[in-house]
This record gives sequence, structure tokens and C-alpha cells, in this order.
Amino acid sequence: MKTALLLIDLQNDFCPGGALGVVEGDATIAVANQAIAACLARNDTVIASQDWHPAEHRSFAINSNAQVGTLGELEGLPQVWWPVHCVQGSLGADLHAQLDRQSIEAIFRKGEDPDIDSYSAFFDNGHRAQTALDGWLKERDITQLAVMGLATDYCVKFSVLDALRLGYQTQVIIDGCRGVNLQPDDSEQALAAMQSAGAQLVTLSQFIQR
Ligand code: VGL
Ligand code: ZN
Repeated sequence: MKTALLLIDLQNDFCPGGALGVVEGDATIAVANQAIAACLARNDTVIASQDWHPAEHRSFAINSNAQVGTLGELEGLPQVWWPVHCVQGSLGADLHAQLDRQSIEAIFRKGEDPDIDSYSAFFDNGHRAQTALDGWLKERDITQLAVMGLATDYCVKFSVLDALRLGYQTQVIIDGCRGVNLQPDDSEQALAAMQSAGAQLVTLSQFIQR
């Protein structure tokens, strides 16, 4: 069985000091680097996603006349209004400088359509368009994924749920995830939802010892 490690949105804007800084978001980088080292040692593939928005993205509160952190609707879908983040080509959109980026074989960008948000690394939030990720994995006969990154309650959650729907055997490396937590228990609930959809929750040390 071929496995890939999928690193979700390990970008400056989701780390403390960033535009959409997640508490302890930068603590995921050391976890990622250890998971990457384990993958290199056993010939597992390492890939990543990158949130990559045009400045005019309508999920940005300022572009939709809305208040940051409140809930609205975009293209008929529920939408949290976000601060401007991960603008294409900005420093905030870069992968974290401490991440072992040389070991990442491919990066899948998402959120480029200004009219719809895209939490999952596979599909936009309306499942209208897909990224190249699923095809890329299938071409390489990769059937198992280990997922970690930012943020637990958005991009990790929806990437994992899509991976399961697409038939991938999916693990979540829980100590490699941190959440936005607009509500205090959002991350906990997201992990529970991933687990009940069929994901296996593992620690980094369990992943390394596999
Ligand atoms: C994300 C909110 C908005 C994420 C991306 O990477 O989890 N969250 N855009
Ligand atoms: Zn975004």
C-alpha cells in the first residue's frame, strides 16, 4: 500500500503573528518535519496544500461588507467571513520558513476562485471544481493518506472528509494540527467528525512507528 503525507496549509498567515493566526499554529512545523523525516526513511510521498487567494476573494470580510468572524452566505453556501489572508504572492501565503520544504514533492493550491471558498485540498466548498490532487494520487497508486496541519476545524477537517469520500484510507496526525476555534470546542468536534467518518486518529509517535 502506498502512502502520502499531506501537509495542510502550513503557511505564515495561519501562524501566530499572521493575518489569521492560529494559537500554537507554529508548533505544527516541528511535528511536520519529524513526520517528513519518517516518510523519507520509508519512501512515502510528501505533499502539501497551500491556501492561495486573489486579493478580491469574497470570503474576505472586507470584500463582502461583513464583520470578521461572523457567519454569512456566499454562492448559496454558509460562509465564515475571514480577515484578508494567504493572498497570492504575499509573505503570509508562503509556507513556514522552518518547514522542510525541499522534501515536499508537490504543492496543491486552492481558493483561487474569488467567488467560492475552498477549505478542502480536493474540492471547493460546493464540490463544484476540484484540484489536481486526487488525479495526482491515483496516477501514483497512492491509496493511504496521513493528514496534518492548519486549521483542524476548516482545511484539515474538510480535506480529511473528502479524502474518505474519495476512498482513501486516512489517518490524522492529531498533534500536528491546531484549530481556529471560533467556538472553543470546534477542533475537538472536528476531530470527532473525522473519526466518525472513518479517519484513524494517531499521534506523531504512532505515525513514526508504523
Ligand atoms: C483556512 C480559513 C480560511 C484553513 C483557510 O487553512 O483552515 N481557514 N482559509
Ligand atoms: Zn482561506
